[in-house]
Amino acid sequence: MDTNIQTDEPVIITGLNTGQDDYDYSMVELAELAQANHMDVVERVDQVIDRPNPGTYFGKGKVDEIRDVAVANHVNTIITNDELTPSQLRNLEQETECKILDRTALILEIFANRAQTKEAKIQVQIAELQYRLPRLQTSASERLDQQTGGGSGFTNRGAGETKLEMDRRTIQHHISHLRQELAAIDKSEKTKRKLRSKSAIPTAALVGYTNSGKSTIMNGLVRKYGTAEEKTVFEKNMLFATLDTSVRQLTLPDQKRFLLSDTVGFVSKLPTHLVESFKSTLAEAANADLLIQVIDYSDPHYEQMMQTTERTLKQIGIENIPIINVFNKADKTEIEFPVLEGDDQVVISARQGESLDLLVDVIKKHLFKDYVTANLLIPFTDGHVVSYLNEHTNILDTEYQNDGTLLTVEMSLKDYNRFNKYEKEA
Ligand SMILES: Nc1nc2c(ncn2[C@@H]2O[C@H](COP(=O)(O)OP(=O)(O)OP(=O)(O)O)[C@@H](O)[C@H]2O)c(=O)[nH]1
Ligand SMILES: [Mg+2]
Repeated sequence: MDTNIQTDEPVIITGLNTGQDDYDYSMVELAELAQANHMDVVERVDQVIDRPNPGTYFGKGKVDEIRDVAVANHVNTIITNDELTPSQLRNLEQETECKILDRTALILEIFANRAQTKEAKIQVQIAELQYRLPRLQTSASERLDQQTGGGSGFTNRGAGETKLEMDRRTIQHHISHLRQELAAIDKSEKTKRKLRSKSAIPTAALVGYTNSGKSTIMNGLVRKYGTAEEKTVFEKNMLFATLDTSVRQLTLPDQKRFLLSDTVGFVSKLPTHLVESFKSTLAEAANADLLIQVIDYSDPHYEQMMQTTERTLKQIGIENIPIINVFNKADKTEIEFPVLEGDDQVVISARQGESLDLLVDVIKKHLFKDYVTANLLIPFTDGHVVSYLNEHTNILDTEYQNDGTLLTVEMSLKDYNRFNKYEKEA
């Protein structure tokens, strides 16, 4: 017998098929989202129709059917595949006598449960409040009694104001307060980013669909090339395991260094408010020199997932950054790996060392492509330059001469332009 005290809540998922290409896939994903939210999908109801009913989303007969299925399965919560309008939500709740959770609300719940850091928590809260704002219940009976008495002479702003108006105002205040808090956090993150960009270390950002293996790749590389202080990140077989951005520094055997960031994954129909409020988390990717799109190659829907990722990146305003495609989890397919395809695609398994080596080669080709090798003669009086080069570039050869230190240095174009006054032809 199952002795688990906490059982998953039984739910029905419902969808309106208006002929969209990715309908079936989005329903499969909806079930996965429900599971990620500790729900047990007991039934699925679909309706094929040209366009949603403006009042109840589903047609009348379908609404009755859904209610019957809910009663028969002792279900109190129904999930819809699309975001509903406030009135559709209200009407459908009334007619089915069930709680309706639309796709947006479901994703928001998952995010709220997963958020760990203060920043992520605030971002989710803002998105939740924005979702709730137009959905507050309007009801004439909720009109507040006019507050009388006291006669203190205050202008009574509450006079005649409905409870709804008050709720709206409270929520709006709350949102602007949270935005201020977020701005303060964002400011300190920006300072950190500035410091990093000053250090001239190139950066790469892992992006892609949720559960594609971004954190697994990050950890594989951190274990190989991170310093002792560089901690691994949380990886798990569940949607939205990662909600925050982590940045780690990696040092390759040839002294080339780069920063790698891991961040929140995407899913189709990611709520606009959520994307908006996660912009600051995703700023790490927006400032990267290279994007590494991780794709779960073993998922039959990987092409749609790639489209979603590309669309979401555009939505956040991340464009014109070079991107490499990493077809991951090849060990779960029949496809040979690790394999390099052209300059910017690899087929790998994040669980395998050889694959990670190949990935690093590709990353290097992009991040360090404008690296130059030159001989620099640094006078002894400019010792600080030698220390800088030691720390930030790949010194291939050192020779002490009468007039200074002669170094053969592999470095970024930026560093070369900074130090080429010391250049000495071989
Ligand atoms: N078989 C196989 N499993 C993998 C591979 N890479 C990752 N996984 C598994 O896939 C699951 C998801 O991996 P994560 O690294 O957490 O995925 P993510 O992209 O960070 O996901 P989010 O944080 O939710 O966006 C984990 O159970 C991993 O062990 C792979 O190459 N092969
Ligand atoms: Mg992750």
